[in-house]
Amino acid sequence: MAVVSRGFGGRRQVDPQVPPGQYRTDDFPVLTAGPTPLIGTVNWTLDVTGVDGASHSVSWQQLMALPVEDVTVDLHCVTKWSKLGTRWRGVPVAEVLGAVGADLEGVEYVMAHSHGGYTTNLPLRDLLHGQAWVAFEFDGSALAAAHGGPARLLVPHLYLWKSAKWVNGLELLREDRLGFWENFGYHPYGDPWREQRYAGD
Ligand SMILES: Nc1nc2c(c(=O)[nH]1)N[C@H]1C(S)=C(S)[C@@H](COP(=O)(O)O)O[C@H]1N2
Ligand SMILES: [Mo]
Repeated sequence: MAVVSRGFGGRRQVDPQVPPGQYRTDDFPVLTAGPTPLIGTVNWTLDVTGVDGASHSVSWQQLMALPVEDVTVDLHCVTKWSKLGTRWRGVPVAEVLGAVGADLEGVEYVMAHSHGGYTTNLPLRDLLHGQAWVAFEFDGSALAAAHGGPARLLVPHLYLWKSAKWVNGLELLREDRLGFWENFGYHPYGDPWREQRYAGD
């Protein structure tokens, strides 16, 4: 007779606050493909490039003049750690796009660009409606360089590779293109609750 022991509960305890396959950590690991660039705010710019190829730059001073939001969000990294209840301050991406008068007609996707050449692609709608920020403070202090300071994209409802550190460009697109990790087989969208880690998940 085959006896299969499943332990006392029958099933593994599932933590409803973290997506499937994730575990909680209180650490804040640093994950960067390459060296940490040291970027000051004086010459900082974020270029918004429209589908017509025209670019509009946002300076640090202009960014600081835009409405800010304080948000407390959960982070989910595809390497399986989740960090719950993290506090950030940032400018909603919709405010940045509005400030440069970006023409969103026909725009379906955005390629985020970073210093050093990192890229990641997202649907435009995921950057609007209070779901995404250009974040410049973490836990009440200026965002550390290792975590993307002076400013990074923060898109916490998607896996953390979508939150481009040292963001310096938002390229508006009619059609989706793959970013850095997406080109290596990571999922084009990356919803942690649907466990979209790799293309095809
Ligand atoms: N510019 C840039 N942004 C990046 C990365 C990177 O290598 N370069 N790594 C991504 C990945 S894979 C993750 S998991 C998160 C890690 O953010 P953290 O180092 O603040 O934890 O940043 C994302 N943003
Ligand atoms: Mo990652």
